[in-house]
Amino acid sequence: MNIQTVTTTAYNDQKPGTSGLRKRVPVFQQPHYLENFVQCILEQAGDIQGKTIVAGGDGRYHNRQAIQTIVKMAAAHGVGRLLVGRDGLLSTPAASCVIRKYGAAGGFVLSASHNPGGPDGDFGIKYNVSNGGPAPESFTNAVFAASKAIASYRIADLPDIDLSREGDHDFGGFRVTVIDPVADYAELMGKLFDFDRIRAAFASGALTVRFDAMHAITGPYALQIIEKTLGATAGSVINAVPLEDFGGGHPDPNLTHAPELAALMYSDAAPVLGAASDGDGDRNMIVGKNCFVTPSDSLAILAANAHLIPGYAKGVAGIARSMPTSQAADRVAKALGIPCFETPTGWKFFGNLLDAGRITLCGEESFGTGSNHVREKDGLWAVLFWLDLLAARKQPVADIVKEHWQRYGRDFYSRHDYEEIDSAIANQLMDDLRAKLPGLVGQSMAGSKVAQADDFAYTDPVDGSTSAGQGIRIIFENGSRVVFRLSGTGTAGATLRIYLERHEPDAARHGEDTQKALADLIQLAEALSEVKQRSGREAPCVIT
Ligand code: VG1
Ligand code: CO
Repeated sequence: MNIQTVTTTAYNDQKPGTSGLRKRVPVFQQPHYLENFVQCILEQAGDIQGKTIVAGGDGRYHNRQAIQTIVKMAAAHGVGRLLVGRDGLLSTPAASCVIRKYGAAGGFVLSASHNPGGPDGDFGIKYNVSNGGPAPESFTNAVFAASKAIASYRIADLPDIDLSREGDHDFGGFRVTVIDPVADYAELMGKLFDFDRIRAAFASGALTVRFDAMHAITGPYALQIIEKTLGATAGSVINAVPLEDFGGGHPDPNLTHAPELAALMYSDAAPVLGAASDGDGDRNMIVGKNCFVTPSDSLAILAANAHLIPGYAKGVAGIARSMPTSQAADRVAKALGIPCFETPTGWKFFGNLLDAGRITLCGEESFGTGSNHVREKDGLWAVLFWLDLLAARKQPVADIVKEHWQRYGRDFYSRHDYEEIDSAIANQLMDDLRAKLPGLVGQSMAGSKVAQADDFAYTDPVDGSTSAGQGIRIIFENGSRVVFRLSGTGTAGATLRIYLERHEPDAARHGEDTQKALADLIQLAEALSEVKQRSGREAPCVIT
C-alpha cells in the first residue's frame, strides 16, 4: 500500500462544539479541510495500530465522499480493520452499539444531527472513543489545538470502496468490512424489550403507532424493527427512505418540524403512539393522542416505569439529566431512593457516570433519552421503551402522563430559541446577564424569591475534570428556574436558548396551557436579557 504525506495549511475554525465539528457543506469542501481534521483525530486517538475502528453516518450530503477519505486515512495510520455501515450508513446510537460490540478503539460518526442537509446544508463529524461515547472535552480540545498547527496529513493510495457490497474488502494488512447497519442494533433492542409483548399488542390492534423517520437515518431501523420484527401495520413508519437533503425538511423531531405527525396526533385518527427521530437517530419525540410528552417528562416517566421493562427490571442505579432539563427526573430518583446527577449539556458528560455504573438512565430536554445500553442518546430505543410500556400498562399515553403528574406534580417546561442572532450581540447579552447575577439573589420576582443565580460549572464525580461556563441559571426558592445558554451546535451566528420551568403540585391546575403557566417566568427572562430589543426579534424562532 502506497502512503502519501500531503502538505497542508491549518484552518483556525475546527473547534468541536457540543457534539463534534459542524459546518456548512461548502466549508467541508474546502481543500484538505476534512483531511486536516481527520488527521488530528487519528493522531489523538491513542494506539490504533492494527486495531478496529468504526465509521458511518446519517447519509446526508457529503457522507459518501467523506467516508472514502476516512477509509484511506485510516489505512495510512495503520488501522487494522475498519467497520463501515453499508452505503456508509450508521445511526449515531448504532455506531455506539457497534463500537462496543466489536471492541473497537473508536469510531467516526458523520452527521450534523438535526441540522438541515444538502449541498447548502450542514455536515459534521465527530469521534467516539472505545466505550462507544463521544470523546471527552480533553480529547476535543487536543484535536482543536492540533488542527491549528497541522502541516501535513497521511493518506493511502486506495481505490474507492464499493460500500454497497457487504463483507470484507482486503488491501494487504488493511481490511474494510462493510456491515449491515441495522442488524447489531436490532439484536441489542431485542435483549432490552419484551418483543413478544409488543408483538401481541400490535397483533390485537390494542397498540398502534406512527413513526416519522423524517427522511433521515432511522427509516431502515424502524422499518426492520417496528414493522418487520414487531408486526406493526405497513405504513406505521413514514418518510422512511433516508435522503441526502432529508427531503428539504429540518430533521428535528418536534411539533414544528414534524407537522404531518403533529396533525395526526391531534385528530380523531390518532394512533396510540406518535413518535419521530432526528437526522442521525439519537433524538426522539413522543406524542400520545392530544398529548405531547415533554422530553423531560419522558425521562421521568421511563425511570418511574423501568421495573416493567425486562432490560431494566433489576432496577435503576441512578439517573442523570443535563442542567437545563426539568427536575421531573429528580423527583422520581428521590422516590426510588437513587441519586440524580446534573451535568452540562451534551451526551459526553454522561459517559463516565454510565461507565462507572452510577447511572442507568439519562436524558436531555432536547429530545434526548438513553441508558447504559450504549453511550449515545438513542431515539428508537426511547420509542421501543414507550411501546413496551404501553403494551404493559394498556393505557393511553395521556393517562400515563396524568397519573405521573398526580403523583409527582407537573413540571411545566418550555424552551424558547432565538436563532442566528449576531454573535457579538449574543455574547454581550450573556456578559451583561452574568454581571447582573450577584444583584438578583434575595430579590422577589415572578412570584418567588431568587435563591441562587450563577453560571453553571460541573465537576465530574468520576474523574474530577471540570467544565465551567455551562449556562446561566436563576433558581427560585419555589424551585422554578430560568436558564440561558448559547447553543454549541449551530453553524451560523449564535442561538440563544432560554429554558423555563415551574413545578405545580396542584393536580387541579395540571391542565393549564404551558406558555400561560410559565408567563411570569417568560416575561422575566425577556426583561432581564432584553433579548427582543437586542436581537430585533419579536418572538422566539422555535418554542418546544
Ligand atoms: C443541542 C442540545 C443538546 C444536545 C446537542 C446534540 O446542543 O441542546 O442537548 O446534546 O444539541 O444533539 P446545543 O449546544 O445546540 O444546545 V444532536 O441530536 O444535534 O447530536
Ligand atoms: Co442527533
